[in-house]
Amino acid sequence: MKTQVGIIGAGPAGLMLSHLLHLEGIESVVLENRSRDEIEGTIRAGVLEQMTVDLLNETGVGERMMREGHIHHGIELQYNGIRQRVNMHELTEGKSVMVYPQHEVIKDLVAARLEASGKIYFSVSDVSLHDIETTSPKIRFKHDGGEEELVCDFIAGCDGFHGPSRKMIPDRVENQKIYPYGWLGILAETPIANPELIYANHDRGFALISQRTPEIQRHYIQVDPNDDIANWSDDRIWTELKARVETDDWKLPDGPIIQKNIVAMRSFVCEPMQHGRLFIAGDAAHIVPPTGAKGLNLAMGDVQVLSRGIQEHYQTGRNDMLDRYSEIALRRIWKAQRFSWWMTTMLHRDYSHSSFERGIQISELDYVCTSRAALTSLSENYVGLPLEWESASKIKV
Ligand code: FAS
Ligand code: PHB
Repeated sequence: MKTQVGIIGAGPAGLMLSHLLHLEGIESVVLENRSRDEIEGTIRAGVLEQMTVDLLNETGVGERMMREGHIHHGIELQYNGIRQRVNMHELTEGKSVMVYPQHEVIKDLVAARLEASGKIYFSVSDVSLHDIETTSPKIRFKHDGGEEELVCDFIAGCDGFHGPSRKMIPDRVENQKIYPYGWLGILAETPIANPELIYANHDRGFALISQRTPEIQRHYIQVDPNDDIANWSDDRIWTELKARVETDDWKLPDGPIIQKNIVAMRSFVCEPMQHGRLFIAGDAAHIVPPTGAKGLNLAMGDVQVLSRGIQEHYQTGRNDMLDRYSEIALRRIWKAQRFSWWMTTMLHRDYSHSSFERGIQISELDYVCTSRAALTSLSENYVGLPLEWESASKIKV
């Protein structure tokens, strides 16, 4: 088989890249090792930055998001039982975020690709990459019991953190930080708890009150990442959530928990994000702790840069943008890493902290919640920083 761009992984990065290339008349084939039902049923992200919302709308796949998603103009921070609203819309002169589940974005992108006769191979296996240092790299894989080979001009590794692509970049630097806490996330059948998301720092640990639909809500509590979900009965989860977020005049509605799992938290950045004709994007290249709600949005940023570089290659024969892909993408990635690390360390309880460090943490929260400058900085990072196409030396603040 032959195509222009071979894409490994049908997550947000792979599907959006295939869609963007299609809009530029560039052919691609997406190889996914899970089934369509599996990828459309994976519960993950829930918050879309302004730039991601604009991208989905501008490329014609935002209609259902605008109909079923919820635009949020702010978030709330809580510490010592004090609740502070962050009016991001006002502090960023009109920007906001959209609460619309990642798996719904996946459904919209898969539908758009298949409607445009896009090629997506689901349930493939044994994916391997070859000749990435030549101008015709190849992907070998098994599908329907047959051995297949896809010859491409470019390979895009959008196969997530555990995929094979990143490992094909020799001499890569893997920058990592593992956090001493994890998240227990639930989906529960309750009414919407609060009009906006609540990020709470509490002596008993962090808690996040989020949402999905008018009937289904998403909440998270900080737990030991090595804990077993079997130790967490629904009663114990609700008790812990209420202890961490309820105030005298605000109660958390509870109900049947329909899904629960524990995820560990890390910050990870791979440099560079390319080698020869292989380019990696999204979680294949970087992981952020979900506190800043950046993962999905970074993946969308990466593929905007990559598709523009590939477009330039086919339209002009020049590779200037592709040669600078890692530089441009990593600038925004490191800024989102800093913000996600900052939100995570400011809001989670680190039991190895001395009383002095705990004092600093609370005073940082107090400063952020009482300083317009600090709230503005938090807001512009939360709604999403722009992609900076110019190299750093040319930036004039
Ligand atoms: P993905 O991991 O989504 O997709 C990679 C795809 O490649 C998968 O479908 C996988 O099956 C496939 N694949 C893997 N190996 C393969 C192989 N060998 N061959 C073929 N296919 C292969 N981000 C936010 O922005 N906002 C949030 O609110 C948020 N909340 C989160 C909550 C949780 C609990 C978690 C875990 C993450 C959260 N994230 C959030 C981050 C998350 O959304 C990721 O950043 C996002 O899925 C990254 O997208 P991709 O890079 O496409 O990778
Ligand atoms: C979610 O709704 O899943 C969510 C929201 C905000 C975050 C992380 C996850 O920071």
